[in-house]
This record gives sequence, C-alpha cells and structure tokens, in this order.
Amino acid sequence: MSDLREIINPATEEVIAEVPALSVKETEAAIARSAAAFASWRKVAPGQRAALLRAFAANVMSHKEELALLEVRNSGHTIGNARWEANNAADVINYYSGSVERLSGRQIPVAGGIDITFKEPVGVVGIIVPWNFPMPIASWGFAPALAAGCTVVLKPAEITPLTAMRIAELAHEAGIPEDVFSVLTGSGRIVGETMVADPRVKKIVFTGSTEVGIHIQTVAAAQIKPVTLELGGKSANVVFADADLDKAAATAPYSVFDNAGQDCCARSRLLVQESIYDSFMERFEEAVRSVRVEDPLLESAEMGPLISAGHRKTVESFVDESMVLFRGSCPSGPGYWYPPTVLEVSDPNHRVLKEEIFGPVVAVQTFSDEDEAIALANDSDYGLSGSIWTSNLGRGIRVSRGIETGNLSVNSHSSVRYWTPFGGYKRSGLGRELGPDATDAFCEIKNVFINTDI
Ligand code: TAP
Repeated sequence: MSDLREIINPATEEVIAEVPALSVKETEAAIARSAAAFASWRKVAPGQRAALLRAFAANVMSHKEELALLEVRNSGHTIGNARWEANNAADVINYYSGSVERLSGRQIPVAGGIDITFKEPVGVVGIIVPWNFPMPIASWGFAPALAAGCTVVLKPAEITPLTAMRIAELAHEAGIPEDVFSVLTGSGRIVGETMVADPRVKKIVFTGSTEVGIHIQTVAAAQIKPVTLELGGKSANVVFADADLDKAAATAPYSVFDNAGQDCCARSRLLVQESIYDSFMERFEEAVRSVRVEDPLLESAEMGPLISAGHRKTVESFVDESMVLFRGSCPSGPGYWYPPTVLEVSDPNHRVLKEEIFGPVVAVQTFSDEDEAIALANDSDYGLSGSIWTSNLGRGIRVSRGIETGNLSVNSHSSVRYWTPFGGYKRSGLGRELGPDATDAFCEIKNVFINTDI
C-alpha cells in the first residue's frame, strides 16, 4: 500500500484529496508494464491509433468544465485560465491525432539500390511536469509521444496531480490501454529519479527548474538517453516609444501577472524607452492597480493565489520594500496571496533582474535606443520568451532577430501556440515541443538499404 500525500487548495488552505506517493518499487513495476504495453501499442494501425487519440481529445473536451474546476481547487488558477488550460490539452491531443497518419520516412536516391528511412517510436517515454500549468504542459509531451507510437509514464508535480489523474482516466475511457498511458504520482526525488535512471525509459521530457533539468540531463547522459528540457525564464517586455502605449500598458500586467507570475514565459523584466517612461508608467500603474486578485472561482478573477506558503516565502524574499514603485491589492487570507508588485531596480546585477522569481513581481528598467534594448534583453542566462511593442514592423523584426530567446511576440503578450515550436535558448532548455515536428522527438530514424543489383 502506497503512502498518501495530502493535496491542498492554495486559495483556502484546505485539504481536498489524498493521493498515493509511489515508492521506487511501484514506479519500477509501472515502467515494466509500460514497456510490455509498448510491444503492442507500436503495432496498432495508424488509423486506429489516430481514432483513439481523437476519442481521447473529445473526452477531455466534453469534461472541460470538470477539469477546469479541479484545477482551480488544486492549483488556485482562475476559472477563466483553467478553462483555457483544459481546452488547450484537448486541442493538443486532437492536433497530434492528425500526426499519426502523416508520420512517414523517406526514400532517398542512392547508387546500387534503394534507401528507405523509417521513423520508429523510441519506446517508453517518461514525462515529468511542474505544478504551474499541469494540464497543458503534460499534453505537450504525452500527445505527440502517444501519436508516435510510444507509451507514456507521466509524473505530475506531487502537489498538483489531480487533473493529470483525471485526464488519464479519460484516456482509458476513450479506449487507450491503461499501461499505454499511466500517471505515476509521488515525489520527484523518488518517482522522477527512478524514471530518469531506469534504462527501460528511453526518453525523458522534463519541464521544471534549470537546476533539476541539469541534474536530469546528467543522469540521462550516462545511458545516452535523449532529453527534452523546458526550463526557467527571465523574459523581457520591451516597449518602444512608437508603440501603441494604451495597448502595451493594458496588456503588460497579463504578460507577467498571469497565473500569479508562476509562468516560465512571464515577462518579469519590463524595458521602457526613456522618452515615454512617464506616460507609459502612468497607464501601466492604472492597469496594475485594476488587476482583480480574488477567489479564483469567481468569473471576474484575473489572478489567484500562489501555489504554497513555501513558494510565497520565496517570492517575498526577492522583494526589498524600498524598490517597490507601486502594487495592486490582494485578499488577506486564508490562502497564499501576494499582490501584483512593480519594482524599480538601480543595480543592473540585482538578483531581481537575474533570477526567476516565479511570482507576480516585475522589475522596470529604461533604455535609450534599439541597441541598448537588445543588450538589456539579452543580459540574462535565460532565453525563453519575450515581447516587443512597436508600430515599426522593421524594428519589430530587427529586435526579434537580435534577442536570444526561443519565442517572441511583437505587439502581443502571448507565448504558446500549439501549432508552432516552443522552447528555450541558453539555460531555458534543450529541444522544442509543439508544432508540426514534435513527434520526431519521440522517434528513432532507421535507415535500410536494399541492393537492387543482386
Ligand atoms: P522543479 O522543482 O524542477 O520540479 C519539476 C518537476 O520535476 C516536478 O514534477 C518535480 O517533482 C520533479 N523533480 C524534482 N526533482 C527531481 C529529480 N531529482 N528527478 C526527477 N524529477 C524531479 O520545478 P517546479 O518548482 O515544479 O516548477 C517551476 C519551474 O518550472 C520554474 O523554473 C519554471 O520556469 C519551470 N517551467 C518551465 C516551463 C517551460 S515550458 N520552459 C514551463 C513551466 C515551468 P515534485 O515537485 O513532485 O517533487
């Protein structure tokens, strides 16, 4: 019998469930079942595998409201965001159901025969996800992996497992066998470590902190096990004087305070051109003060609590009150609330500008021209996301090309579109998820030469 772990609602601090914390032995047994299931799953005809994934997507979509409410209670996400997250997971599964029948190799002209490449599924894939966006991030890994013919063991964060567990049930109801897609609940130290170290797991997709990502890559390297790493960020929101300031200021809060700033793509550095600093900041302050931080079940809620008391302490540790320019408001408790907070930082090497805070805190800096904007945006170990606000399309493209980051938006604060590749430069990661080629990360390429001169 597994140990149980209590699951807490971060908006109320109430215990809402108890979930098994698997042991090493239980994890290894699940991996063994997944490896056995691979033998038959890889042989399922493409049309049938595609149909199973379509049925799975439809089942997630028809349970969207239930999943969204579960996420609000487990993660404190606003109900509006949680609906988007459930929807995104369903869309992603549906999108990759379309890849199954398009997954093909090549025929390459060679001397003396013909040469064919096959894309073959790697086997059991271990997917390890964090607590900040449990549904979307899991689906970005498991949907293309299942489509490629791999089986999946998914480890949600220990504190936010509820939607992953429900999504697995929905997969099984849709006809995907239990050992083809299983959720292993428990800690990273036990379940995650076991998955990475087990040679029957042929590929790891990890989303989480850069520190744990480095550790996972090191352990996997001993087995030449491929890894996809989606890690931290410290992205910039760059506002030029020629931007539509009303739009840039109105959306700037959502580019960093969305999901209470617990977003790897959060634009936690706001770079404003000197000549418009006062006029922009006046608009920005009004927008920040109007962010509705409240019970995440309310339809009007725009920001919920932080995930835990421990995480709130970490966020607080970054904020020196003398740096605070202005703040929004938040409930006093119960719940792990923290207000949207805007800082002005004079020391360019202050940790607030260097480290990922993962909370609703943004630091403002100014720049004089395009070159300085690019240099400041690049003054980071990370390179995941970012925005550029300008009415000059040429500048938008020039600055996009100059910033070392995997995903940029011009005149938008969006980061993830499942039709396009997503991932980081520098310490933000390795490899790409999403987009039309994501299934390739779950395939080996086999090349076969056939001698026609025999
Ligand atoms: P981590 O502490 O790194 O945890 C991420 C996952 O790894 C959790 O499931 C965790 O399990 C597990 N884990 C921890 N130690 C492990 C180990 N030694 N071996 C295997 N697995 C292990 O990150 P977090 O605090 O949950 O999430 C926040 C971080 O994720 C931030 O840095 C954020 O930027 C990053 N993130 C990146 C992205 C993308 S797409 N780039 C998206 C979202 C978040 P337990 O928590 O159960 O122990």
